Order: sequence, then structure tokens, then C-alpha cells
Amino acid sequence: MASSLKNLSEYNPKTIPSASSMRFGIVVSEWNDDITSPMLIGAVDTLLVHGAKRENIFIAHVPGSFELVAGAKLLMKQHSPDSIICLGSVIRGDTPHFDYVCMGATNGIAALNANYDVPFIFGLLTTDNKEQALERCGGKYGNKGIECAITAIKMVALKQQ
Ligand code: INI
Repeated sequence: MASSLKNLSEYNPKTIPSASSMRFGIVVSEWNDDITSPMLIGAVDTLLVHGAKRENIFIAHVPGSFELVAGAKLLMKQHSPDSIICLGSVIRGDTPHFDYVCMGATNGIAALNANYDVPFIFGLLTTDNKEQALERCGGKYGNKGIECAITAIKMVALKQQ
């Protein structure tokens, strides 16, 4: 299991660069919003804790995880942020739909990273059930939104070096 050994919220704050001059986009899926809302809060709070200004965080809500890529492209066009965090939760059901949504979002986010000179952060929870998702949006394995915010700050700092 990808996160069985890692708490997604744990990091050493001393190693995180200041985000005070950075601009961030966050695109978040409304599907499973009981999962994605705490991820969004975790991401925003973490950016603020590390110095980002509220007016430099641009948030777009999209209907489902399949729309994360289109939402990220819109944010890019409208606000030109230094990094975009993509947050979604796909939970396996009885049909192969799960696989197609995961594949579309994952390939799309990878393509954005390849085509833009900006880091797009992969905050898509892909779980077999709701319990696993709850464990990763503020439960026993931490909050994926926090991990993504830290990753975004680190990637912007890497580019600015
Ligand atoms: N979208 C999600 O973000 N999570 C899901 O679990 C999900 N399921 O299970 O169907 C889901 N489907 C919607 C999809 O992302 C698109 O919004 C829809 O297909 C319209 O394009």
C-alpha cells in the first residue's frame, strides 16, 4: 500500500522554503466532497503557514476528478500561478468507471507537467473504499492536501533556485 509507511501530514518545517512570494492554483473536485473539502483546507492552511498570501491562492471547483485537468488549464490561463495543486478522490465501485476516471486524471496531469513549465501536483486519492479515503484526508495516514501543498512549495523553490 503506497501510504502504509508514511503519514501524509508529516514533514520537517525547517526544511520548507518560504512561500511568501509564490502564487498557487488549487483545483478541487466536488465528487466525494466530504473527502476533498478537508484536503482543500489542509492544502490552503499549509500554504498559509509557510507564508503564502491568501490573495495569491486561486481556487477552482470542478464537478469530478476527470475535470481536474481542464480546471487546471483554466487556472493557468486566468492566473498564471507558479504551481497548481490538483485535488480529487476516486473511490472504486462495481464497474470499470473508476479505472477510466483515474487513468484520465493521471495521464492528464502528467501531460500538463510535460507541456507546461509549471509543476502540477498530483493530489488524487484512488482508493478501494471510503474508509481508505477518510484515512488519507485527515485520518490516521494524515492529509494528502498537506503533502501536496508542501510538494508545491518545494517544486516552486526548486525552479527559482
Ligand atoms: N469522479 C470523482 O472525482 N470520483 C469518483 O469516485 C467518481 N466516480 O466514482 O464516478 C467520479 N466520477 C465523475 C467523473 O470524474 C466526471 O465528473 C464525469 O464522468 C463527467 O465527466
